Amino acid sequence: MGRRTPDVGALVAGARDGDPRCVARLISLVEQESPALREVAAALAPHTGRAQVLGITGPPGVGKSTTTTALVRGLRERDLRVGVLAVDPSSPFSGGALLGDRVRMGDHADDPGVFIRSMASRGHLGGLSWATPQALRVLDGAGCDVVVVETVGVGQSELEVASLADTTLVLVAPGMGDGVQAAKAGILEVADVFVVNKADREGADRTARELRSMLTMVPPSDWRPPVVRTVASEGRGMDDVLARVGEHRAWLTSSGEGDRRRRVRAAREIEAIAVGELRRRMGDVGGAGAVDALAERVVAGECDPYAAADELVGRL
Ligand SMILES: Nc1nc2c(ncn2[C@@H]2O[C@H](COP(=O)(O)OP(=O)(O)OP(=O)(O)O)[C@@H](O)[C@H]2O)c(=O)[nH]1
Ligand SMILES: [Mg+2]
Repeated sequence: MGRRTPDVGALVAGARDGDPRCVARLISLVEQESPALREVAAALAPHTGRAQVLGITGPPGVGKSTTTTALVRGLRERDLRVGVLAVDPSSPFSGGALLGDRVRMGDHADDPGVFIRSMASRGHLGGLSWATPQALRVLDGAGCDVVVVETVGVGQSELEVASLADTTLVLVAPGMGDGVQAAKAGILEVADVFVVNKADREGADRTARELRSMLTMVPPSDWRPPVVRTVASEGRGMDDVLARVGEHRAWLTSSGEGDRRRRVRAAREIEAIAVGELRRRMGDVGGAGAVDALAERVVAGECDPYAAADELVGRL
């Protein structure tokens, strides 16, 4: 990679004007962990904090991508500017859009009010916790009213997405990822709105009923997640989903929970950056050799791992 220094000021100004190339370039800087990111973040900071972040999660094949596309359509009908981040924690950094998403989001490909970006984060230091919030900042700063964060694939990332979002939609479908499984995965706690997708299939009513009865067992809180039925492939139920999202947003504001979530989010973000920086400095402290030398002493019983770790940290 060349040492060409990006003109951050021009890129940020371009992104704020809605130039998709500038937005894409800034997100590429995030993916590359460019040293220019500090400057980017500083330039964006005064323009961020406005976008509503919608997280979409659920088991493979439940209809997350279809729902995202349908929701984007609904949001565009409401004249809102929309960003979409499709995060794939299971594949290595792609450095650009995944072909599948381009095809899938073909509906919106020529719409200047929609920014779509895929990020693959495996092997990335800090993964989702580090890179996704920075990409969110770019889309937020670029004037997106809503940013939809969709996970591709499964795993812990489902829960991580919830920690990034103002409102988390958890998708389930009849016959798969039913209420009981959802509860096991700990996903019941992160849902702000439950969406029973594929409601054209048998069993949707039962799944919705099961979910509702499980929700009565959730410790009482001011917000009881509503359960909405949708047929994303036909765009059915999207108005209902957006209405619930709007209600949740109003509740976030009136209860103070929205501010609390944003503070928690910022704290995690700071920690992720700090930990990344510490790792980098640890690498600088005599490189991996320093750890190896300490490891030898631990193996030889000359020192315990805590003392070794203290010694390493002390050198930072
Ligand atoms: N019958 C029916 N099929 C649907 C519905 N919504 C989505 N599908 C289909 O379900 C399949 C999976 O949909 P996707 O949107 O790709 O699901 P996903 O959750 O994004 O899948 P992964 O990204 O692989 O986890 C596709 O063939 C969709 O056309 C629905 O409401 N009803
Ligand atoms: Mg998908």
